[in-house]
Amino acid sequence: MRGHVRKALVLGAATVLAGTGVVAIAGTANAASTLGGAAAGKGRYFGTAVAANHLGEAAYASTLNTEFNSVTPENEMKWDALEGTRNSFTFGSADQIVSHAQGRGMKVRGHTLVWHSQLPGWVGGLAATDLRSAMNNHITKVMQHYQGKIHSWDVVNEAFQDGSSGARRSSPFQDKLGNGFIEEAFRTARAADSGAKLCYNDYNTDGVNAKSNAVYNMVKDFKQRGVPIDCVGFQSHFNSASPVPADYQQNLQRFADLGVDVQITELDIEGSGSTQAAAYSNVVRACLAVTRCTGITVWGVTDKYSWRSSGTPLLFDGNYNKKPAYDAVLSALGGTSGGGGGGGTGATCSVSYAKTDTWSDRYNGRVTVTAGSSAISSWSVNVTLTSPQKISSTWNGSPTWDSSGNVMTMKPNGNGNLSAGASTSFGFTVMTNGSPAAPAIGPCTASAS
Ligand code: 9MR
Repeated sequence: MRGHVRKALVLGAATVLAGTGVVAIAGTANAASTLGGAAAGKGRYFGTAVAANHLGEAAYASTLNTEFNSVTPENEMKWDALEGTRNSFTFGSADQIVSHAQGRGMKVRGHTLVWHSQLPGWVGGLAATDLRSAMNNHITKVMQHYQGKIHSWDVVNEAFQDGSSGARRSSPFQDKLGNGFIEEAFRTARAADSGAKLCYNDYNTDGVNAKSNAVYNMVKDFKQRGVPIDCVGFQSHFNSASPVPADYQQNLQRFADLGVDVQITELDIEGSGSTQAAAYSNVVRACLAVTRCTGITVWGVTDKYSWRSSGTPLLFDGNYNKKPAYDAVLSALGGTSGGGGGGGTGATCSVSYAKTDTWSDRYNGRVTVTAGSSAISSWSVNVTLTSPQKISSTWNGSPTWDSSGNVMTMKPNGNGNLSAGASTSFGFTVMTNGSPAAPAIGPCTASAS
């Protein structure tokens, strides 16, 4: 099986190089050839939302099991799923996901304990005192059921309003218990399971804005007063109306600087092709640049089951094919694609990217290509721009372009020989034409030398 995969990969190059004793392969499989494996190499997890009712679909399960090392139940741990009737808990579907994950060494994110949505009607009907005890009972019973099995819990989800007010969102909890319900939920959660990280999770908080400022002030206040909070989740649901903010990394960093972990919890980006790939790459690189960004979860395995399936926002298409966004994510994580089956001994290379200069209308980027554990030659790296950006000049390499003009394939001047672990760099100038986005870098491929 492994031999077949390698043979298929090397066929084109081997034809050219036959008789020279040189074998070319397009990257090789290793631990970093999956999303989870590559993320682990960076000290992070890479997860996905899952639905219990798809686990029996072979392609769904094999994609999940191969690529991801963390899961979030998409709906199965919400209040209506777990406690539709007061103090009568139904853990079946959520347990199914947890045992699937545990059997395969995957982490589990708990989502979510206190949220205004997917809340059974009986909760909204309670008066304040009763509501407080129902909330604390729900948190306690659910967390104790999963004690030791959940690495992070979204204790409170989406408690702030959109827009410029910075106010709390109306909900039974907010309206009857006041602002203090969030603090109470976190204190109850810590008492219920001191081993789980306790997160606040929200959307439209991904850049610096009035809503994220309000969350920031709450987290700062909690840290100052010793209210237990360990992490903040940034849902990161993006589309053309709500693109990846230019200050995404800066926003993650300012929360991390408060002394909490940050996690990207529900990532999806509507779109396709190189534009979608570039946006995904930017998100992954922002997380990697923030030491306390501990992991990334995408909001589903395949476009066909996404809550926004018409926007094709995920990394695998409806037939579980890897999309350009997948390659961009894997590359941004320092992984290598193309192996598909484990343990080769051929050429690998990895890439890193840095913005080196910025002007009002353009910036310079530098890509460093590093050989893996054996010598390489003839490396090749794709650099994908966000339209309408254009590259106006390059140095230390020989570029070619795809028909869209968005994807530059850079090859070495000369044979590109690099000994094991050695690096070389090339550079380019991007005319922003109004888009400040960073380019998506990779994948890197090479020949053995
Ligand atoms: O993806 C979830 C979808 O299947 C549900 O119908 C929906 C119901 O509210 O919730 C979706 O997940 C949401 C998540 O729990 C919280 N953040 C926003 C997500 C997308 O709506």
